[in-house]
Amino acid sequence: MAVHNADIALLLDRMADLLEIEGANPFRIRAYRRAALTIEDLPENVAEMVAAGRALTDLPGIGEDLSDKIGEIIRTGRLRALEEVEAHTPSTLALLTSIPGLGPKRVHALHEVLGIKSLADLEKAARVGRIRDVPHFSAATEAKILEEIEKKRMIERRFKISTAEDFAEGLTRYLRAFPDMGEVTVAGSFRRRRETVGDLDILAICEDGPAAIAHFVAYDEVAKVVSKGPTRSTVMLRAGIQVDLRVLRKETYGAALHYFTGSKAHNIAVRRIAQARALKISEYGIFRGDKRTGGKTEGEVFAAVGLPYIEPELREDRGEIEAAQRGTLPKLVTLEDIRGDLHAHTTSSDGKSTLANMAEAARALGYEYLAISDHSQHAAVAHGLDPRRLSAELDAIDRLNDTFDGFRLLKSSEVDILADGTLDLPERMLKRLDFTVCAVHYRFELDVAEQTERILRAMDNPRFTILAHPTGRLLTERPGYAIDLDRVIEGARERGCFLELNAHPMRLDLDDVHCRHAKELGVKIAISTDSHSTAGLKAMRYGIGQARRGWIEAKDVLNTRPLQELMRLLER
Ligand code: DGT
Ligand code: CA
Ligand code: CA
Repeated sequence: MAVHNADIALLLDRMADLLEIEGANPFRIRAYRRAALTIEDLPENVAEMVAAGRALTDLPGIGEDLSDKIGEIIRTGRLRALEEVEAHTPSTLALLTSIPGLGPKRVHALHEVLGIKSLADLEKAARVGRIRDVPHFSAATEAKILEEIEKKRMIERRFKISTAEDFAEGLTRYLRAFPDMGEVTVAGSFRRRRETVGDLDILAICEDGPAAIAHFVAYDEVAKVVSKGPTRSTVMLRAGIQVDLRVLRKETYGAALHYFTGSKAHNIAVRRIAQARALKISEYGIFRGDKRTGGKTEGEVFAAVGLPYIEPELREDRGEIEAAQRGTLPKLVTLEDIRGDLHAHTTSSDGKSTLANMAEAARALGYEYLAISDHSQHAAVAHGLDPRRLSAELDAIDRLNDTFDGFRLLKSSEVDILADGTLDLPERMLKRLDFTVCAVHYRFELDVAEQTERILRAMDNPRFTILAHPTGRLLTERPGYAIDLDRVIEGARERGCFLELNAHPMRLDLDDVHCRHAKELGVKIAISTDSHSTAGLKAMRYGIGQARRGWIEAKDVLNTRPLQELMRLLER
């Protein structure tokens, strides 16, 4: 098994964290941190250096002891010293460092002074105001800690849209199988294609409410029935996702669908217009006085307030009602508009499918092009390609392209943006590519000015084409690095670069708000799946949902263009 520099750096850094939590000798902690940095930034593979008989003690900050420990990691993939420290540090304590603003040093202090061992201990102490008295803490940091715990909880309580989709599909299939069941629709944030979903709101048409509800609560994934009435019920699925079901009659379906699709802000705005017209719109229908005047379709709801149909993704009261009134609603991009994918990996780096299989899968989707963008060398954990391996990949692409008609593999690379803003490939390689997808994969801890500057400096390189997953966030797992996206979008406009909307359901990065900002500044986006297998190509639909939430039209997207036009656009 190949040991990458990043693997070694990770273990050394973890050791430093734990030692710091324990309150160990600062020199010892610093030695581990420095060694981790040295190894991470090394342009060559440490394991290969050792294999070639070269002494690691020649590297800055690495003495005999650390050299032995690194040797142990290379040989065994483990570090016994770390395992010993782990054995006597509660793992819940190490987890506290995931709260922004709580570094290992502060966690150590909280442990020492208040005996805090877990997130629960921390929250309790903060709530009763005991943290402010610990040296180097204040009432403000205490409030900030509570806020971060709350934020963490919020993030964890939501589900990625792909997860929600998975559960929704199984459940709606089950509901539709019930005799006499009419239309079954998932409304709420799911229908608005939000990147994460709090709970599922399902609407079903059925004349026999109680029977439909009985069928619903009998679903084998139901862990708990929270509430149950003749036409509505709330359950908790085993996976921890909550589902609300409402059973309706045909006549009220449109009004209910509009109401439960939301958002709440959009609903309130629509109902305000209705009131001005002496109408009342509720989940049960459209009423003038006591007389019901409609509500069978959503179209009737919008028509009642003098509006054309508004797509669910736009319903956030972010200007869609005004745009509808003026007749300037965007014509949102659809999956059918997409002609290719501009970010994909193969087995050459960290993908699971071969080059030939990826090409075949893209052709099966009816695409005109697929860009192969395996990692560059700095991304050692992802088996990044050095110039020699990249060169071989580009040759393989040429050979395959000779066999295609009406389809082309594009030559790209997911090029690491190095800490100083340079690109991780030499010019002689960059110029052989059709375009680049450039990404930040390390040094997430830079402050907002430094990180923004790093990216803008990278964009100064005329070979920089598309900024991959601009914030690096992982939905429900980690926030992005600090970055001034507005400046980055402006910088892309000035330099003729583009931004990616990474369609992977874990990323969906750019978010909707910044998609819209990019569009307003005329910066085109690439909706790309960042596929690591042939199956990954199907994630395009999530990116489309996010783009639609950002008011994006086909003309704002690079990969809705036919190949020739795309190639012209990608020329900076
Ligand atoms: P979520 O579940 O947090 O991802 O977001 P939603 O939008 O699905 O919210 P949810 O499940 O609480 O409610 C579903 C929809 O029901 C919501 O989008 C709009 C509507 N709704 C809920 N509560 C209210 C309310 O108090 N007023 C109005 N006008 N609409 C509401
Ligand atoms: Ca919901
Ligand atoms: Ca709900």
